[in-house]
Amino acid sequence: MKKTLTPILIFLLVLTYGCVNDSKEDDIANRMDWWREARFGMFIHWGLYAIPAGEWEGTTNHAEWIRTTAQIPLETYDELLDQFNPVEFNADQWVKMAKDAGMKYIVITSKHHDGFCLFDSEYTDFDVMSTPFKRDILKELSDACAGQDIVMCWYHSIMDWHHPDYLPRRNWETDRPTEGADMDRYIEEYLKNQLAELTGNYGKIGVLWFDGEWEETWTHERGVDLYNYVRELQEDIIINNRVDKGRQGMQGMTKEGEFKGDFGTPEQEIPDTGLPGIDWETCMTMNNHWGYNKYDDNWKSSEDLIQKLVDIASKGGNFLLNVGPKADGTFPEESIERLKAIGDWMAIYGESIYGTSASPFSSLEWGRCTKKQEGKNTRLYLHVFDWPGDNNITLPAFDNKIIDAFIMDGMIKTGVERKDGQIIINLPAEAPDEYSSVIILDVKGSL
Ligand code: FHN
Repeated sequence: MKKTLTPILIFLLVLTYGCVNDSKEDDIANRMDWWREARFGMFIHWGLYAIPAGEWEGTTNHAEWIRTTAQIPLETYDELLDQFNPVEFNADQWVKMAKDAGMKYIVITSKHHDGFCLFDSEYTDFDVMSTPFKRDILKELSDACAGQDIVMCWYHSIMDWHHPDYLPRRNWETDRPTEGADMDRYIEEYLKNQLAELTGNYGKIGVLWFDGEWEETWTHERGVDLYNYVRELQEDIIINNRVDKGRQGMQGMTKEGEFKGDFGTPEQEIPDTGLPGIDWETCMTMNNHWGYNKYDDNWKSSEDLIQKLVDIASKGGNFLLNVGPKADGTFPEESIERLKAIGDWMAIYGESIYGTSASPFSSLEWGRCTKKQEGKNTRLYLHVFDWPGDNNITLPAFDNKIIDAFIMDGMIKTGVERKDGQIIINLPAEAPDEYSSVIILDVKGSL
């Protein structure tokens, strides 16, 4: 006799599925809360590559990829271990510079593609304890972050140009044997064990920021397994989409399908528009290199970086801004100057970035808009990049009742009116800020 599911059973199944799905959504929402509030973090690319500082045998456009871009044999690169001694390194100073810049989390390279580990690992000697410095840099940084209320996060490369089991070799490494190399052993006995160290020895970790997932030996199956493995190590940890194979190149969003990763990772670019309901973070250098290159003087201005932060937040994203420290353990002066300028701006306008969501307007010719739900009302932060000569800015009309408008710096009330299907806000003759002045507009209801 054909058995049919009784209606009550169908109802119970649908109810269960719905509850499971909701709890999964709740799970992600809870984990992502601090990250969505933070909006702004510091990326740090640091390692042996800071020693050559971009130069090798007369060529000067290298950085963290130098072992490959300069085709340095493993034995030669290993000699850098004896030169790594960043005597000026001060974790508290680094963390304070991030905090003072208005950043809420730090993502540092625990291990980049070259395989060098900035932490004391029992699974390799290719780590900081084999250098004259002999201090666990990640331990000092995680302690400093805990002491300054900054979230500690790790960048960890899946690709490893040093470990004998990682495949493929670099195509120019023709003299480096592959016999006996075992990718499964690399994953199960090295990659996973180091991730256990990184999530077990340094307190609560906010994000595992994977990278180097693009080679053919890294598969979707391995990505799903690694995502699930890391979630077991620290249940609230956030994992980017480079753990799996779903990232769509440098634009960084995850393609359709069951690919793992809690947020998208556009690199050196900002999406054209907001992506409703999608968590994403643009990572970007201050000049042209992630790792320190002493010849790279193509620094983005403080104005450009502040307006990029605003642009990203106005589209609902996070900004992960990179610093490439020098071999002595100091930040480049140009980075310090920009962090200071950003911090001065954030000290006044940080509220217009932290915990905001994407603009309700598709585009504004004078700047950007971020917004926050404030109880039953909405607070719009209007970021004016180009101060108007007629001392007015306009918004496309909306029906919500207007409550008030203020010049944010000093909360000075200003005039606002509806006219010819637009909303016009009166501004003072002088822009309050040279980079991005902010006007607050409070409206009834949600927008
Ligand atoms: O190859 C890396 C590169 O060195 C750097 O770490 C960036 C930062 O996200 N990620 C890869 C390039 O996409």
